[in-house]
Amino acid sequence: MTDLSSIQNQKLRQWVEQNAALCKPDKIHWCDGSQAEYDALCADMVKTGTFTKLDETKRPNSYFCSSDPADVARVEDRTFICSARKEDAGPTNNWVDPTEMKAILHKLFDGSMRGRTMYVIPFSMGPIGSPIAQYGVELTDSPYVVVNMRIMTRIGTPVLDALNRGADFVPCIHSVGAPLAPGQKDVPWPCNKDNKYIVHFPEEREIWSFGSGYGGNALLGKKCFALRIASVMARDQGWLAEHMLILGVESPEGEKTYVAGAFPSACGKTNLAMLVPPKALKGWKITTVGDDIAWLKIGPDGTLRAINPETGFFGVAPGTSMDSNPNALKTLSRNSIFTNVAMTPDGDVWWEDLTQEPPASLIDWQRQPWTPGCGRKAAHPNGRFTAPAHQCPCIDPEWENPEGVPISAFIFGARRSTTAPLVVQAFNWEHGVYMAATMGSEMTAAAAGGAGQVRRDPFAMLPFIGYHMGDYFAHWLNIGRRLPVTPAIFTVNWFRKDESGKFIWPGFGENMRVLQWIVNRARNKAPAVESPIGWMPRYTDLEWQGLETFSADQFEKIMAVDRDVWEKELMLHEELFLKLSDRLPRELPLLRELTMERLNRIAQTPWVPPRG
Ligand code: SAT
Ligand code: MN
Repeated sequence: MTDLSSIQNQKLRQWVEQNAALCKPDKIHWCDGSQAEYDALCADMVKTGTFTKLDETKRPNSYFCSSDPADVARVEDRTFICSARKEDAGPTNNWVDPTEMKAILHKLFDGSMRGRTMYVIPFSMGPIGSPIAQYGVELTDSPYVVVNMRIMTRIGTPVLDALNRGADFVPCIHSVGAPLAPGQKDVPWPCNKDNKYIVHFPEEREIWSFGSGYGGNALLGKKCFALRIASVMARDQGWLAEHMLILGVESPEGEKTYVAGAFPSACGKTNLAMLVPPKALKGWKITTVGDDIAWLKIGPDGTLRAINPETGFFGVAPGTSMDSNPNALKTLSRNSIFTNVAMTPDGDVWWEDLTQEPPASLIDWQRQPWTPGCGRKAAHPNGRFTAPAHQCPCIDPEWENPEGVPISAFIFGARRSTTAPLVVQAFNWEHGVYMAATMGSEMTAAAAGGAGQVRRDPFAMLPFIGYHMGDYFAHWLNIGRRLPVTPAIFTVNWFRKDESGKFIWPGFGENMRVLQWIVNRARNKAPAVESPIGWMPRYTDLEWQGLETFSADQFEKIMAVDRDVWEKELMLHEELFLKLSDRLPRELPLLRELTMERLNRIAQTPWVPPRG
């Protein structure tokens, strides 16, 4: 058992001491990250009613967990970037003066862990010792957080050893904000219903999270560190911290191309990262490096190298099925945690679309009896699985390479039922930055605020950039200038609908056809035509073997660029640019004007790729 006196890292020792004095937990537990520790914490949570153990033969070593209904997703309106100056947080972040915020937090955290254990979790985002990795330490009063962190990151003794040898770390402090009075009985999902604060101090590189036990609010290595704080470190140090999946595409000739892709939360990133190509595309294979976050650095050879800083998948469960993502289902067949899904009477899990026919009865995500047709969803739409990445059948052999994998292309995808074509390639790096900067997406359940509305979500990073968004765009432009060869940049949209409201594109495995064109373009091996908004494939430039039913007419529908629709779209780009005008790189409004001119000059609208 570690105790404070054995900690040689001064900063760590003092910080733990100070915060233990502030939060006043009953005990301090230094996490070693072992399987025994994990099992013991899970067994404790079964006792307290937080966890229900699933059937050992159906779902070995796995648990069901149901959160407080007031704590089911990230809380963007309670998320703050407290830079010293307001203008450095920019207009897209909530800001409070750091001194003022520290005072608020000190009040909230004072005694916040009474009656609980404070866990100290040393963790590494990225392979320990990788030139791209970073260390953090999370203090938390939630054992749920500890076991999830053990799946999602590298935690425990090896990291503590590195810290004791002098490595620096990002301090992350988390409390569910529900102290227990002596003798007070705990609830299965402690949280603070009235007061939630997810706070980042970018200059000090510190994270304070209060009141929520759920996902990105509480697993502080993920969005808080790996995106919001890391984006600031990346700006200062010349690298990139992005909300991106990383996948490998292997051609029938055995050529491997790595692609990174940014999509807003719950837009099918996990499905794309684990895509199973259609059988008709013989010899094409997809491997997974990561499904949510990419850290990228320019390597010694001038290529852009990417690591997945995580070791697990915290994926949206509803919609995941043998049809939509067999690799994910196999990944979570064991050693997994299920939060806010439904439970079957025989001790397994279920969620909408897992099977075509729902079971005759279930325990729903709020532990209430559920039957088909009762009018409620069995699983919460943001219900999640936490599953170890190494269990993924298509995990890439290089996924833990400390040097990262070389990225040849970026994909930016949004959820748009209109406007955005199936696939477009940027004319060059700057134009790609423009396309990513002006992404808009229909909202999903992961962001509190309501599904359906379109919001600008530049680089799928709107809730995750830890500084001024205009500076972030400038940083991307600068990275391009430093790269001897820039990766090709693409936008995709799997979600376009026809006049009757039906998806035009079959999606899922068929997205391989688009990926195929993308990697061939990145290797200068595929033809394209110039559209007013970028390079596009013609119908005949994609492989249709096995999907002959998708006609050239349908292709036209999903690729069409309508001048009126796009002029409206460009107005929205201008709205965003006006908002960011104090720090907006000049290139971006110029590229917008150029696009406007191109649209003005098309001979007929809608523009469609020429046939043949
Ligand atoms: O809850 S998380 O932030 O980890 C998941 C997501 O919103 O993408
Ligand atoms: Mn995400």
